[in-house]
Amino acid sequence: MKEEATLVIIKPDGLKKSLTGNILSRLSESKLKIIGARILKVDIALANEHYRHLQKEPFYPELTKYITGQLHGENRVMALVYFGEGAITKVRELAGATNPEEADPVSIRGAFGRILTTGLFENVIHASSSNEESEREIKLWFGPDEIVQELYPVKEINPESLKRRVWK
Ligand code: IDP
Ligand code: MG
Repeated sequence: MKEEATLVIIKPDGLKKSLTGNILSRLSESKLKIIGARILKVDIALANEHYRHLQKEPFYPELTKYITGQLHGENRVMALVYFGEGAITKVRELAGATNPEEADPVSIRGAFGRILTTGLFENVIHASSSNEESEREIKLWFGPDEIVQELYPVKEINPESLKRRVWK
């Protein structure tokens, strides 16, 4: 099997329900390596870009409310990059099916997900589903210096042209 990287996001319900440790334990069964981890707030621009392929779905407005934390009063998520042989398939298996009612009860989504009365699948984690998707998503959620491995080609830019905050 080929070594590859995959993006996992612990969604706001996972944080709200204090499931982070539990989810990380389950994912560690894969024996994959964590090569990046961030806690961040998801704004609408990131939500729209991440889920851009679903914009025509009837559940899309609810989905962006979900990932930006408006359903849970919790706009933090935890984003992780896992790396290793067959990472995408291994993580998808541990995650379980998209619909938590159809997911294997032992999977993360089967154990902790639910369907809201609006119909939205509240399913605790996101996991990339293909190589193409994982590359697009990892580049969206992480910069090259936030991952401890050279996954994709990088370019250097002039730091003087960048305004950013540093500790004072
Ligand atoms: P995935 O997360 O298993 O890859 P996607 O089709 O990429 O599934 O959908 C992204 C997210 O949108 C899902 O994780 C789930 O929260 C929500 N979702 C997907 N399909 C449905 C649906 O048919 N009804 C309600 N919510 C859905
Ligand atoms: Mg998907």
